[in-house]
Amino acid sequence: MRTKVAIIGAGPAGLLLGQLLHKQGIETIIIERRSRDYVLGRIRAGVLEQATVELLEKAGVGERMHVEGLVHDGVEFCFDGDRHRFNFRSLIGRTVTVYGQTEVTRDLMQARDASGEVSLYEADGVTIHDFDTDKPKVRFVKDGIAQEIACDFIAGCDGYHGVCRASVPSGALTTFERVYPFGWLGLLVDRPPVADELLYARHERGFALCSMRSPTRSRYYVQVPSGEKVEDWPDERFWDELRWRVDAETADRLVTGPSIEKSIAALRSFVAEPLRFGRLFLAGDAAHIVPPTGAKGLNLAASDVGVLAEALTEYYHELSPAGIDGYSARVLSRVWKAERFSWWMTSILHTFPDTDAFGRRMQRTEFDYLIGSEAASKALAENYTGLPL
Ligand code: RFL
Ligand code: PHB
Repeated sequence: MRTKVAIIGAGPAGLLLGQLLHKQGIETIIIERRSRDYVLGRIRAGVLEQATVELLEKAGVGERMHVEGLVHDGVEFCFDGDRHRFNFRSLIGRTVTVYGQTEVTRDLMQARDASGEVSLYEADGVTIHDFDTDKPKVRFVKDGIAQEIACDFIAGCDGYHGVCRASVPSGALTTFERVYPFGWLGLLVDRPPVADELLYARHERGFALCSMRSPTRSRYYVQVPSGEKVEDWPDERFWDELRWRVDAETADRLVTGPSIEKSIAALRSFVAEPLRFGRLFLAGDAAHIVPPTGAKGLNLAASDVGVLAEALTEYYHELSPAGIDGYSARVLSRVWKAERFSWWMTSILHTFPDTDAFGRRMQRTEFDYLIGSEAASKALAENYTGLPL
């Protein structure tokens, strides 16, 4: 087989890149190790920045998102029971859209099917070769048969545990990492959300988040120590813990029900540099991880491939390498700002094992400063709704 761009991974980064390139007439093959259903079954992010919404429109998959997505003008923070709403629309004239990653993935898979481009699911033992030459190759086993794809470029959209970053010679890569001593236990339930907008809560017992997927489906999270097991969290224990951590009015309004999904995600900050090695590019979680507190993971994946699609289009249509040469630096400057925001949100909203009385006052003072200063509120708003590229 031969193609122009071999895309490893059918998460949001790989699928969106495939669609953006298809719109430009650039042929791709997507190689994914899991099944379609497995990819669709993963419950992950829920908040789309304005720029992500625009990119999905550009990829031709905006229709259902505009009908079913919920436009939110702001979010609420709750510190030790005191609530404050940040109205992004009135602060800076921007909003976010609540539309689950599962739905984004479904829309992109449908568009890919309609495009006629090739996607290979359940590809085992994917390896990448010769990306330091102008004849890179991808090898894998599909249905028991060894296969090879020759291509011009490889896009590593295979997530944090993927094969692409791991294939870069170690001396060529610098990584930056912080692992947090806690995770998020998430629960999905078919009950109406407790409020119209997202509520981020900080409490002595730990962080909590009230989010949603639709007017009838809610997503809730509570901070748990690293190493915690989902089996130790029957639904009742989860609901009790959530009620503790939010204000009394929210706790009273909460409509509980049987969970339809429950899982624990570890929290990590991670950046690899650079993001291009000859004819291999890294994008999305393969390149960087943010803790979910700032709702940036999916949005960064989208903006990375937005830039990569432009760069590859410039290469094929204008015969200019300027875009691909500038890809890494352009993407990383935005990535680091999202890393900073996600780290900061995580720092002020979670309880850390070593947070002392001074640390607690600092967290509280961050909150008081945020609500008392229009400049600080605007800084929160511009970061949450997404910095420009
Ligand atoms: P993905 O979605 O991980 O997709 C990568 C794809 O590559 C495949 N793959 C391979 N394919 C072939 N060969 C290999 N060797 C391969 N290795 C891996 C995988 O099967 C997969 O299909 O990365 P992508 O596309 O970069 O998208 C990034 C987003 O998915 C991610 O940033 C967010 O979901 C992060 N994230 C969250 N972000 C938020 O903004 N809000 C959230 O609430 C939120 N919750 C989460 C999350 C990430 C989680 N992970 C990674 C475990 C919850 C979880 C549990
Ligand atoms: C979610 O709905 O899953 C969600 C929303 C906001 C976040 C993280 C996760 O910051």
